[in-house]
Parts: sequence; structure tokens; C-alpha cells
Amino acid sequence: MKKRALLSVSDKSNLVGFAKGLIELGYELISTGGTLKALKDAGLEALPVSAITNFDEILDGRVKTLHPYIHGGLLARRDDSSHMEQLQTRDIAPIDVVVVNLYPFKETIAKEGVTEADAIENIDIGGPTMLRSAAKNFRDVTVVVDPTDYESVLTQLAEQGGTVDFRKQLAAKVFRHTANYDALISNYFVDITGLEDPETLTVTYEKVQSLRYGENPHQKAAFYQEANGKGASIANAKQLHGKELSYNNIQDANAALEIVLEFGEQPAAVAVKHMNPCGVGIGSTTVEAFQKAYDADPISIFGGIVALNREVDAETANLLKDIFLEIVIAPSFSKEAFEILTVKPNIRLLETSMEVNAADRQKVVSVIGGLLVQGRDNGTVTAEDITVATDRQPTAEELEELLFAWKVVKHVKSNAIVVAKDNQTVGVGAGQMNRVGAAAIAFEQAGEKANGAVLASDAFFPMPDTVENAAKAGIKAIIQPGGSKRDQDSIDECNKHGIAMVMTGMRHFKH
Ligand code: 93A
Repeated sequence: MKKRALLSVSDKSNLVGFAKGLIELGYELISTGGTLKALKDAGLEALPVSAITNFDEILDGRVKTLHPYIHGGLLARRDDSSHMEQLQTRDIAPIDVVVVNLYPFKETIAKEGVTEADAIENIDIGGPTMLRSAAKNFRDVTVVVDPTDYESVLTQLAEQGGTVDFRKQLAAKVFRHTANYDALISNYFVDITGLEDPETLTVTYEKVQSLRYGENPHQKAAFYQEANGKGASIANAKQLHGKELSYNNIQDANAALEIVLEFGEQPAAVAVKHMNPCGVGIGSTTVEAFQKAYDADPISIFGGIVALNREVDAETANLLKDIFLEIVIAPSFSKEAFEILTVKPNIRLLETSMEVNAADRQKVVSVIGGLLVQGRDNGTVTAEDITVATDRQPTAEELEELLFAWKVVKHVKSNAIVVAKDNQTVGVGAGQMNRVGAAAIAFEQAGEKANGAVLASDAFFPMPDTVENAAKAGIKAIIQPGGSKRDQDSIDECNKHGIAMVMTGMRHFKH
């Protein structure tokens, strides 16, 4: 009996050459509609699947190969006499080689304006089923999912059908491929249903690139992105200039991007060092915003990363070019700005969408032996959400300043204190083991500028000591979550000094 190969491929590249090779090795070919046509057009002989199944394709091709005459031929153990007898009784011929690649689901959903119906129709059912049947039976069946394997497969088949080890490797490739394929479909359904559930890890990742090393040169690293991820992200960003991004660059650039995304309405600039903002400013123009972010801390910005939420213009580029920066991220760069900045060979320029991807809902952190999954901290606070705790109400201007500081403190490592004035951070205390310590750093950095400034705290005050020190520094208004058993002590302290304090009812731990 002739050996049989079943070919059913969406990606028809190198198909004909491979099929010719199979025929030369004595295989009889079986094929589905489009693949059969491609083979016939090239003058090759092949049987339609319907000749095997005695059943025409139905439901617009939704059911072509889903048939016991196909899957029996794939799954029978050749050294099992009962299996082979069962095939014989029903006149089912074994299938020895399966060549399948799947409906282009990924490419389909990446298309602009793709409809849900189109996406669904591109979920391949019969293809993965054949791949899995053949891969499960790798002892007897050769399964090919990747056109780049055609050559090595022909070489192997020419040697008495090839080795079991080789077939096992092909099977491993198949299961990885079908798992990825299903992951893409799952991600798509997370998108279209808004299904958000940290109880199950709903988002899967695919590799963007290998990195030269991790946080340190002795650590290996790679960068993965959400499969079918879109919107603002470093993974989707286009690098226009400069050296390859490093692991630390990606983390820091992401931190800068996350902060600048808080400020959709006004031009904003964020400078980041080691995942924390060292300067944030908003203004009526990009250049004004950047000048504020720079003036906030002209020392720490050295070697930092700057994110802007508006096009970088020539005026801003002229300021940026005089500072040593690792990366500038923005939605776009004007032609002049690009020319000004690219005089520096090493500065990395990244262009990214500033659209927050609603589907980007899960935050995953690794711990030894596991992962922690949570929804992203998308919490925001507006003037309507806050309650005033003190005798003195904040003025409208103070309130605006407080909400600005609140947006920044959310992104500072806990314990976090941000001191701000005129829509500019003037002191940032990050990652301290107690709140008084974080505040002390922020006050010291702010110096004279703390006088008349506002203060934001990522979590409540367990004691009134931070407020006492804030009063000494000249802070006039405070924003904090509230909720401590001893809130009243801090409120009393504010009242004593005429400080206005508002409670958000929401904290922003970032450990
Ligand atoms: O619609 S399906 O899920 N139902 C099937 O029974 C089936 N069998 C093969 N899709 C099915 N295929 C897929 O058709 C293959 O995975 C391959 O991607 C494609 C090849 O179709 P054609 O040969 O008509 O171009």
C-alpha cells in the first residue's frame, strides 16, 4: 500500500516543491480545497479529502477533515494489531505524514477594521485537530506545521521514513504552536468580552526580542509582549534612533510612559530614573511642561528617560539635546526635532501611541516559584471624589495642585511622598521604609520651594508626625487616602497650622 501524506495549508509558500519531493519519495497526496487546487495547478496529482471520507466539505468548509476516516488514519497505533484490524474492517488507510498550517487568525485580527465575524471564521478547528492527532501519534506519523521544516523533513523521510526522535521534535513544535494559537484566540476573547479576572491568567505573551542581558550583565533576559497587544506600550513603540533598548531601559521607559498617560488633557513631561519620577511638569505647551520637569530636579535627570504626551517640537528638542538622556518617548517628533536630536548618536527615540489600551488589564509579577496577578491600578480621583477633612477648604488652585501631585504619587514606589507647586514636582520621596523618611527626602529636595507647596501621600498617615514636619516645611495643603485609626490626630495637626487636608478614600501602594 502506498504511504499517504495529507496536505492542508493556508500558507502555501514552498508547498509545491515540498509536495513534489513527497511524490518522488512515493507518497500519495491527499488535500483540501485550496491546497488541492494549488497542487493541481502545478501539475501534481492529489486526491481530495472527500475521496477518503466519502463526504463533501460542508458548512462553507467548517467541516472538511473532521472525520473518522482521517483521524482513524492518523491515530491508529501501527504496532497494535487491534487498532490495525479496526482500520481494515472499516477500510480506513493509515496516514503517515500531515502537513498543516492554520487559518491566519493573528494576521486577520491585526487588520484594520476587522469584523468579529471575520475573526471567528478564522479560528481553525480542523487544522489543529489534525495536528494534534498526528503529534500524539508521533511514533508513527510525521507532522509538519512550519514551512521552514520542509527541507529537513524530506531529508529525514528519504532515510527510511526518519527517526522517532525527529518526529517527536516535530510533535513538540506542533503542541507549542497550537498552544500559542489558542492563546491568541483567548486574548482576542478577553478583548471582545472585556472578561477581566485575576483568578485566571487571561493574557498570554509572545517574545518581542532577546535582550543582551538583564538588570545586570550576568543575567540573561528577553522581552515579551501581550499577544495581540495594542495601544500605548514600549513593546509596540517604534524606535526611530539610537542603540538597542536594554532591560533597564524598557522598565524605566515603561515607568515614564505610565506616568505621562495620566495626563491626557494637558501637555505633560515626565523624567524617570530607576522607575521613579524625578521630575514631572504640566503646562500649556510641551516646552513649558518639559522645562518644569527638568527644573524639578536638574541633577537626577542626568542619564534619565523622558516621556512626553505631545509631539516633540524643535523648541523642546533644543532643551532635550543639551542633557544626557537615555531615551525620549513621545507620540511623534517633528522633522526639525528629529534632526536636532539625532545629532546625538546614542539617544534612543521612541514613538508610541498614547492611547491607553483598555484590554491591558493584568499586572503580573514573578515571585520565587510563582506569579502574582492583579488588575492594573487604574484608579483615578477627581475633585468630586474627595472629602475635605479639615476646617479649611482647599482653594480651587490648591485643589488642582493636589490632584496633580496625586497622579504622580500613584507611580512612586511606596512609601511615597510628592511635594508639588505650580504643576511641577519639587520634591519626591520614594521607596522608604517609613513615611516620615520619605517626606524628609521630599522636603530636603524641595528646600525653599516647599514653602507654599502641596503634599501627596500614597497611603494614610499612621501618626501625625509627617503633618508636623510638613507644617514646618511650609506645606499648605495635603492629599492622602485617609482611613487610619488615628486620622483625627493628623487632621488636628493640620487645623493647628491652617493646612487644608483632603481624603481620596483610595490608596496607591506600589511596593
Ligand atoms: O474550517 S476548519 O476548521 N474545518 C476543517 O475541517 C479543516 N480542515 C482543514 N479548517 C480546516 N482546515 C484548514 O484549512 C487547515 O488548517 C488549513 O489552514 C486550511 C486549508 O484549506 P485549503 O486547502 O482549502 O486552502
